[in-house]
Amino acid sequence: MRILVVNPNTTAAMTASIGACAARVTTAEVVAVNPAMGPASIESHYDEALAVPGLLTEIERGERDGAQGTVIACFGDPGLDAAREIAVGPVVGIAEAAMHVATLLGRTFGIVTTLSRTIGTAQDLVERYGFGARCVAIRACDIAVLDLDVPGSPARAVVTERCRQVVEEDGADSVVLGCAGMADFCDEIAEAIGVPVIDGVAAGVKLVEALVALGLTTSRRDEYAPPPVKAYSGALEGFTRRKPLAPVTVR
Ligand code: 5HY
Repeated sequence: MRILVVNPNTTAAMTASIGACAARVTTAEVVAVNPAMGPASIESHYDEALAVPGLLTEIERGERDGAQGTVIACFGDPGLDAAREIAVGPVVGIAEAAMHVATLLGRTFGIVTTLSRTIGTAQDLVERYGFGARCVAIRACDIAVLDLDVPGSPARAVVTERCRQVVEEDGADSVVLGCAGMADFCDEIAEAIGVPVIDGVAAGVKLVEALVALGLTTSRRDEYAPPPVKAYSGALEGFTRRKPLAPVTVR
């Protein structure tokens, strides 16, 4: 089995770290990639919008190269719906994956994210995925995404402290790490705070692996049918699709 893990930002060092975390939890082949075009990190609605074209390009390329399922390794789950329209295999975002896993481990969970400006997106995803009654807190670290792995930075300590607050002050039974760049912190933080800490990269890989093993993929019935054929102009001309993907038969 080959699983594609796409880091939608363009920072290769983060992609490598994400890929290593993914490979640790599966015997499937993990192909971790990032687009050549797009933002160096995704910390705003603007970044998120500009990350999607490159993400979709990588997903189509990855499936052409044999990937059977895809993980979108960014906590905002950018482009998830568009990816599900064009991908043949199942597509899972790390936020959705982590939240589903968290709800199997306790009544409530909390989320610890990077900048406070991303709290609204995390809240929107909580509501969209139907976990409003289960998510008791979303706290930010006020650390930029690319500062998470700077040697000697206080990032690990700050993320650990926020996770502790989400448990001890907000009453969460588990904690979801709100950034793919925190994947490396997961085990250490779980050890420190004594409750399950969920890294969406690992959760996403295992969920995609399960879906592929079950022979399941996105329903083509209506919303996630291949996009209608039309022209795209200017810088997006290359995204013109000559014909919809062949319908996929699923069990
Ligand atoms: C992520 N940004 O997982 C998100 C985290 C965030 O570049 N990778 C990014 O702060 O939204």
